[in-house]
Amino acid sequence: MLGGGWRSLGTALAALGTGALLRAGPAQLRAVFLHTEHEQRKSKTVAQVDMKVELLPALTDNYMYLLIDEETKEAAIVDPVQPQKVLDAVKKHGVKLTTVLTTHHHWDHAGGNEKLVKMETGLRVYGGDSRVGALTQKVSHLTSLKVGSLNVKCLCTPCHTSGHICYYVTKPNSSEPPAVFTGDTLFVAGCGKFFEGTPEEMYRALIEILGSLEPETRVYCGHEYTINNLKFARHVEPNNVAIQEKLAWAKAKYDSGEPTIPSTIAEEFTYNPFMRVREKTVQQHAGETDPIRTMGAIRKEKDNFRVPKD
Ligand SMILES: N[C@@H](CCC(=O)N[C@@H](CS)C(=O)NCC(=O)O)C(=O)O
Ligand SMILES: [Zn+2]
Ligand SMILES: [Zn+2]
Repeated sequence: MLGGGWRSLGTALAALGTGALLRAGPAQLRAVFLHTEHEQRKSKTVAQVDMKVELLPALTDNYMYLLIDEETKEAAIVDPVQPQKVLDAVKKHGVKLTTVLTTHHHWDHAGGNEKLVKMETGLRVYGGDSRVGALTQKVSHLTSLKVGSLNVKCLCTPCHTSGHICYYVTKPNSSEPPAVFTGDTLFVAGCGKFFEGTPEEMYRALIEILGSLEPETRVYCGHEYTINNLKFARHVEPNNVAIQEKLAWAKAKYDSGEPTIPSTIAEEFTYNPFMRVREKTVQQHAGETDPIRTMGAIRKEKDNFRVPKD
């Protein structure tokens, strides 16, 4: 049942003490093992006829995503912070890696670019910020590019960083849902910190740009923050049943080491407080009547939020 083996048992004992470990329940044990041995986070493949997305857990709570065009077997990697893991996945799937899609310049997303282009030559490296390592193609809002037969549309979503890009992926004439890679702009049930932007910019990013995508679009975000985000969402809207149900589901996923990614744009509108700033319930919690002022207020509150244990 528990992954991790003796190495992580040793680490867990050192961190907790034998007594605490013996008193811990299965969920707590799983948490201890995952935190001390985060290699145990499981990967996952979302397979459609036209495109495949392999979720590759990286660092403590980041995700890299291998995007495969099934028609040509060409592939792109989103935020390859751990290049060797990327090349292992490329080999496993037998695909040709041609493209790097960088969401933003922060180290936990762009920090593997330089190494990856040395290990694998000829890659096109896309990003919206000159601070992105090994950048070969600087993109702007609505720049289009191709990965095999897939269309990728770049969406400028400044706020977390000024050069943040989300990548929207569609297959021409397909009836299957599109995918969007949202980096640190939109998380499942949350959003990124406003390091280089304003509440107005995050409103434009979440509501006007990402919120206008097809509702069934799969959302692949930069971090596994879902449980903490939903605990904040519950604090904002204690009577929202969608939040309670998603939190119970996310806890079960976490306990078995599985990702809570992807969600959909339609789902985000039901439980993500930052996508719900036009709702009276969220505005009342913030003591505001304007959606952009509400955005600013709940982001500030989350910056200082102490996440409860349950
Ligand atoms: N609160 C984060 C701390 C790390 C952090 O600040 N992460 C950045 C992205 S690298 C962020 O924007 N987090 C959004 C948030 O804390 O709501 C966590 O849940 O571990
Ligand atoms: Zn970031
Ligand atoms: Zn990040």
